[in-house]
Amino acid sequence: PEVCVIGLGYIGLPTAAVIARSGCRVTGIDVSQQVVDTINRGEIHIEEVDLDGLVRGVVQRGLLRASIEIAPADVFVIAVPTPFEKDGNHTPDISSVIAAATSLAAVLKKGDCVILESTSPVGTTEALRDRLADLRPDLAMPGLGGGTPDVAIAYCPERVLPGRILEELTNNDRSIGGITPRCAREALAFYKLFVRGTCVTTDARSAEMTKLVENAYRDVNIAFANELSMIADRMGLDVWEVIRLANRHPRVNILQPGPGVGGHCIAVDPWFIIHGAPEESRLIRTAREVNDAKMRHVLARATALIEANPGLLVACLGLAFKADIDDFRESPARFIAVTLARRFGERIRIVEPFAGDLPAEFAGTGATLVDLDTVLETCGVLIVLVDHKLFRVVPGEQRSGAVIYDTRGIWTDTESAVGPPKLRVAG
Ligand code: SAJ
Repeated sequence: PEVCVIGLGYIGLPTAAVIARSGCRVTGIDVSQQVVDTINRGEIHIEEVDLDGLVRGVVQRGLLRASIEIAPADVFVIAVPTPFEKDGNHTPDISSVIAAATSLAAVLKKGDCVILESTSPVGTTEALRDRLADLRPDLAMPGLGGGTPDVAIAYCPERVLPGRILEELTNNDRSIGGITPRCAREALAFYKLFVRGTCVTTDARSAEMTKLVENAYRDVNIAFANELSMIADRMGLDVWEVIRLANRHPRVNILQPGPGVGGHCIAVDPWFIIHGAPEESRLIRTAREVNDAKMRHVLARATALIEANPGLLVACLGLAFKADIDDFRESPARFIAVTLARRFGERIRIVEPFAGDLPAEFAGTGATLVDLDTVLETCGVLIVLVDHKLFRVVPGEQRSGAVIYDTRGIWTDTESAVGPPKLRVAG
């Protein structure tokens, strides 16, 4: 089939490239001319393992091209952002999905299949269908009664992990939710072209909720670890040691505490559930609050530590939202580092192996981006915010003299200035 992928971001571009690799002719649509030009040169505007070679290859073979203008196709895949509004209520903003529907309505024809991949509140696929029905009264839409529909509409969430996107895009199982069973079957036939994992069909609303539940589950579990870390601080216990011991139980698997939860999914998607059922979503809401509170907790402790060591330079290790990726958006590490930079100015050094320059918000703070070796030689206070591999492998003797605040638990062999003396476990 001819495929049109709408939205060429972290999900849309790899998806478009993988579909093209399977032999389909793909047009990728994006609102940014710069993104379109970059891709048409065979280059990429985001960092992801092996994506550059894949995109170059499919563009050179003429299987993928990018455009600002919507193009007719047999299958439309929508992968646009669905943030929430900064209105204090975390109201989901599905305007980009509706805008995508509006533009593709112009070229939609009988027999086409429209698939939404963006993480969306329950009911969005039906809202998309309703928009198409309004704009194209000449086409029979699914689930509205009245004979065999002219087009298929389905919801099929991505569930790839940044840093492993290409591998997970092909190998993960997929939930495919049709507005009707027939829609699900049509979407299934499409995914079978490039997905090796098992594709399970369901209805659109269940598939929408499944995606939200997956990320809320992770948020709740990280919140448990983060809450434990704050309890351990209060009780004078080493949380890493306690978790390591508890995880020896065959049915316990506690996640790792950190400086808060970042990224574009786990800290966002639970709000879509809460918004849909505010009174019932008590645990999910509290988990969000705990994970946000952890960030403020780390900031307060780091501030106290820096104030208690007035003569020392301070290194913040990492800005990314998690280990070994170059994505600094929605990152607790970046928020903590810039807040410390605004407060302590020239005393702050930042190490981030994935940054060429400091993000613009550091301008005027006096903080500087330096390499790890320089920091280890000059900084007396080391604050670990990201567990990048580069930091994990720093030998104990290179950091033994420093005052350390390790929010990721990567250096459990050295004493941390924050938290209690170590418990020791044999074996
Ligand atoms: N984090 C911790 N402790 C942990 C695990 C994670 O503090 O033990 C933090 C990370 O540092 C990061 C945040 O949580 O700040 C999120 O990282 P992540 O690796 O858990 O997830 P993402 O945001 O990179 O990707 C998630 C994945 N969802 C699940 O694992 C359920 C991915 O499969 C989804 O496709 C993606 O969200 C998405 O796009 O929704």
